[in-house]
Amino acid sequence: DTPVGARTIAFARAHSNIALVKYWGKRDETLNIPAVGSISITLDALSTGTRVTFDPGLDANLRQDEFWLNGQLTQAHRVSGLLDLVRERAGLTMRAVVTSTNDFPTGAGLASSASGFAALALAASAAAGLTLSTRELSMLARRGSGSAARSIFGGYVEMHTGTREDGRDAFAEPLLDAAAWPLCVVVAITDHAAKTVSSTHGMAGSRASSPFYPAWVDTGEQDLAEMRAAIVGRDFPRLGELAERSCLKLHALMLTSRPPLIYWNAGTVAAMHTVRELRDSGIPAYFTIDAGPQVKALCDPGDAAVVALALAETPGVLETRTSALGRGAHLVAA
Ligand code: 2P0
Repeated sequence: DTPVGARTIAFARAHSNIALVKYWGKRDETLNIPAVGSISITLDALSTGTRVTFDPGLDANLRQDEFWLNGQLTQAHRVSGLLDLVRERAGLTMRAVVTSTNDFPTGAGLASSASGFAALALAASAAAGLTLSTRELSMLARRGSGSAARSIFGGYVEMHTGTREDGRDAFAEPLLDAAAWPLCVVVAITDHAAKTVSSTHGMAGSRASSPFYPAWVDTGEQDLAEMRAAIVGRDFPRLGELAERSCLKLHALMLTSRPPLIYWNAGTVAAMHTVRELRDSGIPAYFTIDAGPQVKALCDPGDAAVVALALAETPGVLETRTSALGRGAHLVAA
């Protein structure tokens, strides 16, 4: 049968984010509910633009939607999973064409799934005619990728794990506007290749096998409380020390998983030392690293050029990209 309904289009842009207090591990894999809360900053310079077109001309019996990522037809399994939630909610059966473009390397520890699923959640719900609150959008984006729940918002953002089994209290919320406390992030790219172990797979392994996993979950709440206080107090050294601590704790968890997850390369380690040397020379800069080899240095906007130069001169660093804090997901004229 031919599905009824008009062809509808929406285009959304969402920015990537990096966590200052990290998310790793789920309490529910089906609903994608994180086991710990997290706090992030949204980055202006890394974004995904996504167009969703629900098209009655596409065969509704197709197994999946059509997904173009950076100009290439790509496996649509996870995209279709999110679109199914939107279709169910909107009472649609139409398949969609999704065209998504990242303005940065995809799948290499620069949180392309965060910006990607946040843009998809907004574009798909708008194309389907749904008007969702930002909280609803955050929960929808979470179903695509946990970190995407945070990219619905700009500036400083907290993601809650919640306690409900249905995940209705597992959403992100803004903590502070980007303009209220400008910060810079210098990303040192040490490898352009996509990572070999996905975050979803890696964190399931950590939960099942690392002896540090219970400690990771037990100390999460304390880290969040301290980071919230650092943000409220605009205490940059405190924020930076906490961010490094959460990052190193995450990587200790990864390294002690079986099989071990070693996301660092030589350039990653060299860049960490560069950041510490900058600090010793009086420039407040702090590093954080996600599930990939890139190093992100947090600094004051006034120090960004010096930090970027020092990182660019570090052996193993291929290029740097500097970002201010960015805005939340938004619709753009299609
Ligand atoms: C974070 N990461 O808080 C942490 C730090 C990577 C290291 O969130 O399984 O891609 O899709 O919910 O969101 C990466 O995890 O995982 C991530 P899924 P996601 O930014």
